[in-house]
Amino acid sequence: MEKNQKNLLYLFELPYDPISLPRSGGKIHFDLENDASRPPVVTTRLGSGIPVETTLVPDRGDILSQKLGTATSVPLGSPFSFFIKTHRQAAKELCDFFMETKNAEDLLQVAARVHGHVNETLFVYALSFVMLRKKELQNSRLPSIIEVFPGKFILQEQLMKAQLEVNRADPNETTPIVVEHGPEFSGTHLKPEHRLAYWREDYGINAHHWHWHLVYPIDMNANRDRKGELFYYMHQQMIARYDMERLCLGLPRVQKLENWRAPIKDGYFPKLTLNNSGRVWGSRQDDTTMQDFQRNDFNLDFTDVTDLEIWRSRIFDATHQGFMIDRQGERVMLSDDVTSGKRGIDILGDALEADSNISVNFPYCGDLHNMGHVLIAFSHDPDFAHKEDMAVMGDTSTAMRDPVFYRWHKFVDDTFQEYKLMQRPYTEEELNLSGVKIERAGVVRNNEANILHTGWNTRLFEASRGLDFNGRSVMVRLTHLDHEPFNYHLQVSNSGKGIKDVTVRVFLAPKFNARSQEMNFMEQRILWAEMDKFTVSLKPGSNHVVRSSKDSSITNTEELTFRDLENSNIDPASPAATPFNFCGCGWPQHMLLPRGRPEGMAFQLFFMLTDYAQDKVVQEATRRCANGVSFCGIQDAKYPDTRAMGFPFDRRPPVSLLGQSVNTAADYARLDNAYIHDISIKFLAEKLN
Ligand code: CUO
Repeated sequence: MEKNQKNLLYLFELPYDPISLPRSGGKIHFDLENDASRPPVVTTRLGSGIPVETTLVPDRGDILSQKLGTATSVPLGSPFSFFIKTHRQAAKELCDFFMETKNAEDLLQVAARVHGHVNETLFVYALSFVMLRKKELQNSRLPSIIEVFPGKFILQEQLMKAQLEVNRADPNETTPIVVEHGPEFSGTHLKPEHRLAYWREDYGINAHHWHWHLVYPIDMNANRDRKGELFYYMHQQMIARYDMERLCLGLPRVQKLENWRAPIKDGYFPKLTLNNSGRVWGSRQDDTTMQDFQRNDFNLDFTDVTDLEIWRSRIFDATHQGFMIDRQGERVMLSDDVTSGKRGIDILGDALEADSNISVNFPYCGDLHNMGHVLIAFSHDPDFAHKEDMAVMGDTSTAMRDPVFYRWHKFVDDTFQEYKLMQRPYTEEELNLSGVKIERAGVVRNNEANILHTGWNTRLFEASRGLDFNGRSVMVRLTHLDHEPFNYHLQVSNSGKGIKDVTVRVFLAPKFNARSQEMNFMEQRILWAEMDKFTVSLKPGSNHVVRSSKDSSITNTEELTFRDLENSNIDPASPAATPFNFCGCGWPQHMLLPRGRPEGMAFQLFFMLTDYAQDKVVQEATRRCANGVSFCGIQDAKYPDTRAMGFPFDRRPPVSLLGQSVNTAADYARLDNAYIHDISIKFLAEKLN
């Protein structure tokens, strides 16, 4: 990796500290020419003997005041929220400014000048946004957001413990201090909801959510292919997975947050700090009610609960009528059966999320989903009477920690499902693929068929990259759910005379509901979690297809740490770079499976083969950011599947198939190209090797 590109990495270190503070354990130093406000550089504090690499940042006159626009409107040290329209505007201006830079060196120098003048999260957001999109930076990779902002992932108590250890330690000692976190996380098990804290507070799912919103931003003129539909689908899948996990623990499926005048039963106390100054994220008591938003510290219009209710009712009207009315008064039809232009679900997603630039009618449909996040995030201090900071629902890297996130997104998903249920069922012709037959399919782990294992594992992150512990290295060991890897095996026959390319679609769902009954099609329909989607070429006759769980189309490889990136000298175009060939988006591999139960829990795998000739999207070959494709698409390319996301479970079933009625998912498996199979997931409750 070219030196300037590599040095961009260090702009992500210590976001709350002056840029003149040495980075990378004292090895990297930004020297700002003619900057009287910067303290002198302390190059000796880690002792002598460390070679220091200095990047000189030339003075650019009044570049900052001219170009930053509203980017300076978000105060330093305060939360930044992409759900707040004025913050999005600030982000847009900073991203535009960074995008104007000519190359890595130019960006490095401009960004180093901007550092410390804009809100820290905004800075990291804009720098990440630009690095993902600038063609000349396509070989650079982003460090894990966990190391950039440890305070958003690790409880204050643990970070304070590390600081105390640093204070007490011999100053000449250089071995890293290691603190543990998990698996009980932010609450005790006194409340049933806390039993899922290990899932909601998992570092990987929160990092994924941050990255997803970074690659599918709103109001940024980043009009990516099928953005509205993917907003629906990716969040629908997160709810499906959350519901699966709830069933594992004997909890009922999540209830949508639908009555915004009633108290929210479960509070949330994040115990996170905004930075090492000690400012804390807002918390919400049990039984807090959403209030009208009347704060004046965001330059945002006051928004009432009534506004949300009006927007919801307009969106429901459009859904049931089958059209929206644009700002010119023209009808925009909503249907997923389109041969060109946007699917209805895509239009609805853009209006409901909402993206004010591409919503069919932003003033009329409003900013429903975003402002829901905002009203909830400020329900503990809606008028700034207590001068309290935002709660975790306001930040994409922390929102999934709070139980209310799932209740809000269950409401959002129900609104989309209301639309999906208006669509006609798929026909037999659309579901079927003649000439191929799945004879058998299942999973194998360690030579054992159809029993998968989950358990605990740990992962080390370097907290001292994001927070300064007097120059000492501090590691945190995070406990997380994990599973033993496994393979899918499919025995498929191709009765045709030639090679047949097919898309293999794999889904997982619990077999029984919370009352231990087998589920009918509609009850199970939105519980199906996509596990993988891949293409295979079937030769005539019998084929044995094997696919590793590690190659899943929804996951990425593990988060890349600063250390991983510093030590990589691999050409990103080479096959050896595969682990680096992604941009941080994708469901974490360690969360691919639900936990299951110690005694084993019954799940069903559903396989379907569809015709790749019909599914294929013609576009230039690209492998950039190619992981997590089902949830994240491909950078600078179209979403690589022509079918509706979630096919075939995105619609209600036809009344009958092959002459018999359809009551359960197993009835789809009567088709030769589909197969349903029972497996068991066993939670070992111990550390996996
Ligand atoms: Cu991702 Cu509401 O959109 O959290």
